[in-house]
Amino acid sequence: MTQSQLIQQTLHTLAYIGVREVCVAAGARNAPLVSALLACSGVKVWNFFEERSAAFFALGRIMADRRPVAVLTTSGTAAAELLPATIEAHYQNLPLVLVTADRPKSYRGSGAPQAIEQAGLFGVYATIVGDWDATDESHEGLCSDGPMHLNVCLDEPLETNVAGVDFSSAPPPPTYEDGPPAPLQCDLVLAAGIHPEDAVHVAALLARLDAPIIAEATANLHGFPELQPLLIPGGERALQSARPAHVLRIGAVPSWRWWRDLEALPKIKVTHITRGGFSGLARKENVETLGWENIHSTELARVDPPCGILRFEPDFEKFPESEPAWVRKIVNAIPAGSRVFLGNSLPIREFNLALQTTKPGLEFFANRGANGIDGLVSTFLGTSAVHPGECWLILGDLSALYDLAAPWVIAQLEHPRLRIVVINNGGGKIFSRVASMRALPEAARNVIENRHSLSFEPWAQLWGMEYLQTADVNDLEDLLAMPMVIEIRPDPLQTEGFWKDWQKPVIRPR
Ligand SMILES: Cc1ncc(C[n+]2csc(CCOP(=O)(O)OP(=O)(O)O)c2C)c(N)n1
Repeated sequence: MTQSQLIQQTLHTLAYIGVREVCVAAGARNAPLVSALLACSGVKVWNFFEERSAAFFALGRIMADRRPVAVLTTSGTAAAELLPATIEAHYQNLPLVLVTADRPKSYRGSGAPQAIEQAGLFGVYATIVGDWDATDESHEGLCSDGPMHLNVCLDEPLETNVAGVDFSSAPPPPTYEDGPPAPLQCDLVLAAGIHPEDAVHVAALLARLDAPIIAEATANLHGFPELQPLLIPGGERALQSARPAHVLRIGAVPSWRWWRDLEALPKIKVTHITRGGFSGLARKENVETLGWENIHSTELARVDPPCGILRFEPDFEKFPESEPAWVRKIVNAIPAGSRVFLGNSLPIREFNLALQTTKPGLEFFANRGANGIDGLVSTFLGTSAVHPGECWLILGDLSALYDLAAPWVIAQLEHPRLRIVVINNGGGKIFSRVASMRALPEAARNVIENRHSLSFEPWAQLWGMEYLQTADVNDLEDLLAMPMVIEIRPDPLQTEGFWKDWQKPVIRPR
């Protein structure tokens, strides 16, 4: 097989898998694939100078549009940069397609320049679609769920004049038959990480089930009027008041502390309906995991007696400059029709507490597969890339520092009405919420929290984004129709006060 044929085979395989967008980070080894790709039709090419952002951006594109997206790298550590996004895609069961150019197989184990062990590089996190070079007689690609890895070995001279292919003429990827839904029972529902399109079906199921629901913002359920009587405010506090016998978890693994406590409560039965197949619990006892088709179940029963869950509303007005109160102000400022990405650590938790109902058309996303604070800006940009409305990212300062190169791609976006809200509390403040860490000496807390006094203004400048540091919520109205970094510095004493007030013990009425 010639190098041209090998490259064309690779492109046909991508088209067959259903790829219509490729995020490219170029080097010499993958230049033949890049130039052939640019000669293709029916495929959108995004360009990056570094691979980690490219992979997280691809992940965001998949999350939003629910199609496989490929990321194409050159050889060596460039390929290894894809690992964090691949792990996230694995736990979210998203079809991230990793195409890594490699040196010929004969270089393996030699330590020759830019020849690392790329075959199987992603271990359990990606299915190997192929490990091909020109000496292989024929190539058969293997389509699967979740991340897929295609390693393509190219010898010199590198061929840069390969004809493209038409991606849109590829046959549609195979679909699989679902099994029949099982009967469902529960007295408490936990919901998180549901795509807005799926949320319509989940809402119909939950309205019929008529059990109390603790939904995270990413469940995308707060906008359904029929669910309002069932949606319980108060998050963690409400959960601590509940005495359920049977919990139904729909979508992603919840971010509540209470979920972790469930490990040690084996008497509480847990049924999961998830696309990913992960139960999110280490215990096996009294746990069942069902396929997504079960959201169409028609045999439903609410367990009696009810779980007795109580409703709690935080008093944001009492501590108006605290971090949770600021998140509440942001919730109010986000216009209808926006897409919102929630950063891990405190922002997602505070947002879940602050959200009561949503305006029409709000859509929420987050990276809760492996809960990393890396790649959040890039994933957000991927989810925002073709969204016509405003796109908001709420994230912590360390999370933002992690992904400083992400805005590279903004110049390629169609409607960059981006609002990157950095809640700058001067470090990783989630650790000050963990009791065991609060007991540590100051020197240790300094290191663990990575305390700092950095400003995000130069970051905004570097990438040509507008910068706003605000202490006035009115500044969040009528924002410019351009990419913006909005830095918010909550009052640490008020934040302490808010949490002390909120954590008062739950008194159950007789
Ligand atoms: C890639 C990665 N490294 C480390 C962690 C562990 N971790 C969880 S939260 C956190 C601190 C986050 O700080 P920041 O983004 O400022 O948010 P805050 O805690 O202040 O809300 C760290 C380091 C992680 N989740 N992911």
